[in-house]
Amino acid sequence: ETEVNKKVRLIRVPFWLGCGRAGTELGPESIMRAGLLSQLKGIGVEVVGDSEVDCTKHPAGGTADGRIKYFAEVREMGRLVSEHVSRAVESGFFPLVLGGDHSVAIGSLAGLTAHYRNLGVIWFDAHADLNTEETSPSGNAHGIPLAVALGRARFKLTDIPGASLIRKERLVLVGVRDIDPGEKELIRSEGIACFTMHDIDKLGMKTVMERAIAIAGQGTDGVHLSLDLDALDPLEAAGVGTPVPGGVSYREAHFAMELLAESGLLTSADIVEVNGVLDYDRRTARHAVELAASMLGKRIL
Ligand code: HAR
Ligand code: MN
Ligand code: MN
Ligand code: MN
Repeated sequence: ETEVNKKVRLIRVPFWLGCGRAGTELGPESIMRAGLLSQLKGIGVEVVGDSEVDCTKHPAGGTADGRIKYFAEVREMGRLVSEHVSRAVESGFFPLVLGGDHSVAIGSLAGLTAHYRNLGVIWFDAHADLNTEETSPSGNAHGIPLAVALGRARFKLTDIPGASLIRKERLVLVGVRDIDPGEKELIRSEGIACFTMHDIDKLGMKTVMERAIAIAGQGTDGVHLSLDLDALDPLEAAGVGTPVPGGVSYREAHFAMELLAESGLLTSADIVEVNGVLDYDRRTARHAVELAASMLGKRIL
């Protein structure tokens, strides 16, 4: 039986410009304060290095020059995150990226695809994050990372040095319940695997994750989990900027992470969209810590 790489490098990305609302820059600190290090230590995970990406925290002026707000800052953040992630993989570590809004995943995927030429991606999210510059209703970069990674937006993952595109056949979305018209179109035309809340209700989380792992794991040399905390139901995880009712329960999410750990296939992860301002009772950050531990092999018994 294979096991998850227990040497983890934490990459903290205090970035909020991709969601247009301050608070996610506090995500890394909130998750650390909720006890990430002691949880990981408790399950035998060695944290080998902990780096903070020097991304823009306070933009000089509100740049909304193009369709995507703060595009220059997002692109530069992506390049920097990519370098951190790439170095972690080169050193043989499991990169665990703490966001930040979900645009940080542009950097994760860029750094990962520099090494994994056939990367599987599991996108755990209420949203599809498949908008392009043209279809984005908000202009917020956290709604575009997958279109960027698939090469379907004007800004492409390959615009970041060393990166290659991800393959639509090895991408799978889980927990989706809020899709924009352009995203729906792309999911259908590209045939992207998408397990909505309806599918989770109908099939159960066990079957959904078994299928998701099979899709992302088939013939791939690495599997990345991008965990957006807004996949969880806002009744349990209120500390996110774009809550959508009717989400995955904490218990289902926890189980999904355990199944991923059991697969032994996971090679990297993002934990994103924890908003330190909105997370008034710190419950979302505590859930993030529990989910991180579970994906890295924490077991009840
Ligand atoms: N689909 C909407 C948009 O593109 C909302 C995206 C919200 N995204 C996140 N990440 N919170 O999943 O503007
Ligand atoms: Mn997202
Ligand atoms: Mn989301
Ligand atoms: Mn747990």
